[in-house]
Amino acid sequence: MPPPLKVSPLVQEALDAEQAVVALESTLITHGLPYPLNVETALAMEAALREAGAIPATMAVLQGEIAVGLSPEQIEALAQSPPGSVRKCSRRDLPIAIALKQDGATTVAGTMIIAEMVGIKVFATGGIGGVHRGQPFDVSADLLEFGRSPVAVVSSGAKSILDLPLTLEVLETQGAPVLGYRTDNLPAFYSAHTDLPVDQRVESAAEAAAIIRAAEALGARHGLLIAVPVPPEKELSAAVAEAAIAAATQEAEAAGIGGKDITPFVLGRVADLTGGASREANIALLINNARVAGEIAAALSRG
Ligand code: PSU
Ligand code: MN
Repeated sequence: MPPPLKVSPLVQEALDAEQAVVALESTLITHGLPYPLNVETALAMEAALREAGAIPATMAVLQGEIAVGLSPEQIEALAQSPPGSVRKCSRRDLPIAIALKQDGATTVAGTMIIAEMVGIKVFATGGIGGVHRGQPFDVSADLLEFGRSPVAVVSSGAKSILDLPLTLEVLETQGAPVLGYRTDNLPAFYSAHTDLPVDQRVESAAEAAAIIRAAEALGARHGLLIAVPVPPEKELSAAVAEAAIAAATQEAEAAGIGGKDITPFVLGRVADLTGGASREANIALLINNARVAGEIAAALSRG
């Protein structure tokens, strides 16, 4: 029995015609950004990838049914949902949300699972989960999904509060190549530079598409990370980002916040501590990543 699944007609037609489609997650809408910035950013991401020649497929679980290709009204409703009313859905959460007919927002892992299920090869997001500093066994399910779902994830790396060297080690173990989009190093979300080399720099969407195609030809069961630095005009200095993240993480610990609530809490506090600058960086990188993902999906569909 397949899971309850509704793909929008526009997305289904594009998939049937092998046109460019890009998956988008919904946790950033319900847990990542405040209203109305969340809905504005989600719609701006859709517009950016449309402009690049792709069809957006924003995903969520709506009353227990997986929805692929949300309408603007559905995105608005998710964006306005009261805090705590939408389940954050990583791999472990999807069966619960479906069986209990709940509303759920998909994380990177949750979105990769559904993208593979419906045949979407490219996915745009902001940051991926990683390995926590000082807690080498706290590994985000996002990273393990890179070993399971053959989807190319366009993101600005992971936040520097994570242990980025260990995060790269887990991606290596999972067999997922890390490509730097016009960069030699892994970006650290709010800031562009780290001293961690990527596996391969690519200069264009066509070069990224060629590597995705080669993975497909190999029958790969793993994903790829395509790391795109935050646009320079909105970048935070590594020192500012680091200080805010460190303070926010300490506050989370003091307040006893843990598990899946940490990332949303830290995102919110970092925005307060940086006077909103981190939020501007977050929004700019999300829209830019959507555009790059649209270009890669378009290059892939040209074959
Ligand atoms: N990082 C961000 N913004 C986000 C997320 C991560 O800068 O909104 C979300 C993504 O959906 C990601 C999830 O998949 O948080 C990771 O959660 P956790 O750290 O609980 O694995
Ligand atoms: Mn965790």
